[in-house]
Amino acid sequence: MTTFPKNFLWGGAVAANQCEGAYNEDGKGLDIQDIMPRGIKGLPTDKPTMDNMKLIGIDLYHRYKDDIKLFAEMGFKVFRTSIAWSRIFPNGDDAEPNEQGLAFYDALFDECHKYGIEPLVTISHYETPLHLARKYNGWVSRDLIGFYENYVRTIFMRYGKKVKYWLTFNEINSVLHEPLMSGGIMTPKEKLTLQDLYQAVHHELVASALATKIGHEMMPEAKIGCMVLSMPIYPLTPHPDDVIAAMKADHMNYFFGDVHVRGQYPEYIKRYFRENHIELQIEDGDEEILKHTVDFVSFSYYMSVCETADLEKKKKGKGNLMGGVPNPYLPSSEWGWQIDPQGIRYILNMFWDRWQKPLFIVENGLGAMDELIDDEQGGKTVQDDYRISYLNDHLVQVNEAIKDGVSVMGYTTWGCIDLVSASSAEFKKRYGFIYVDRHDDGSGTLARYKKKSFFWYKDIIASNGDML
Ligand code: BGP
Repeated sequence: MTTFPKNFLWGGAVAANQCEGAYNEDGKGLDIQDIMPRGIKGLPTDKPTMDNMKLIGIDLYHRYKDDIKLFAEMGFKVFRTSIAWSRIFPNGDDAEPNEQGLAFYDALFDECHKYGIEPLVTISHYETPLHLARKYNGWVSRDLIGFYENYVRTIFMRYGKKVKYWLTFNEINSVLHEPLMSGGIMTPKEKLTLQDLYQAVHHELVASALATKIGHEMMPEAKIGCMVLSMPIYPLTPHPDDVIAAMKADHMNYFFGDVHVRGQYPEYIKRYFRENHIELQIEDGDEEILKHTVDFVSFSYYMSVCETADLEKKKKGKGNLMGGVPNPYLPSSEWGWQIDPQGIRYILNMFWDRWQKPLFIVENGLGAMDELIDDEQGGKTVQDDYRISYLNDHLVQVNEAIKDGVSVMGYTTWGCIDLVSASSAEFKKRYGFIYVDRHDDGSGTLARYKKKSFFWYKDIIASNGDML
């Protein structure tokens, strides 16, 4: 028997830009994803180009009813998606919202409730309106706080009765690594100063706390969380220099959660600012706003990495998405992401000990190349045992963390239906329980097929984890 709480929120997660498509329909403005056909691996284009898989995505915009029905069949209690900011405010700084965009999410949330599925909404998931990126350089500008405030007031007012769980920014700490995708910052990475980067971080942190404050005022029943990219950082060796290097690398991620939970900047990051000549422009009232802390902490978990003080070894390491040195004891996915199920137990314990706030795993999963084959009933399927074993191994460790005493609210697998990859913008990196017939050359019928993992997850949810 496992020990998942009775009301554990089982489900799946997606983001608007990676699956909705309909990039220019019903008044939607462009967002940064519309000009990022290669994800973080290539340069942004001037205009949307048809090689950008996100423009059509999986056409969830038109097919959400069928897709939510499939999620309901698996027994989802919760469905995480984002609201595309530029469907609501096409330019980001518009005076009035776009009614057609608002109506779409009304219909989407209603459809979830039809099956007793609770929506979990990311307010900003790598979808900064393009106009805000181009005119203001994204979150480098303080003006973004006001535009974001306007946007959150609008969606809280509209969906306050339909949405109980909100996340302010997807993987807020990723802006340190991917300033364009995460923060709408157009300055090329190599030219971006630490001063501008951390000023953007400050603006996002203030905006996040402001959303929490406003959310609590407007929707007393709502639960507002932050969302961080979690990546345990182990010392490569027991040498104290490596241990301190790992601790410092951890700080660069932890401080985002610390501000959200403790309501102020920790001393160690102030030291980093001082030593790097970063002088944040903190306006009157900012510190008061930061005191509005979150109800829960949510995070993505895909991999752990190592850190070392030895520059030679650092250079040799291939690293993962956010850098770091590969762990010699761990296998990797086809994309080089190291697979570490115990890392999720470790990070759950670390976060719980540090913050004593309920935790919500809102992304975890295996991106892999799937092969669609004929099944015995004359249909088609994918025998994705590798995905089942990845998810199963991680959930076993989540159960261990719960036994350790960690408070875990729920678990939503990433990309519960195949979608476009955020980092590479490819379609062939699939995460779903549901296969979508779509390919990187633009071909495919967009038909949906249940993979073997679909039935596995259904059993896990129905047994509240006992089938692990
Ligand atoms: C996270 C993002 C998601 C998602 C996931 C998997 O960083 O929040 O948007 O895409 O990673 O990454 P990828 O799509 O690059 O495999």
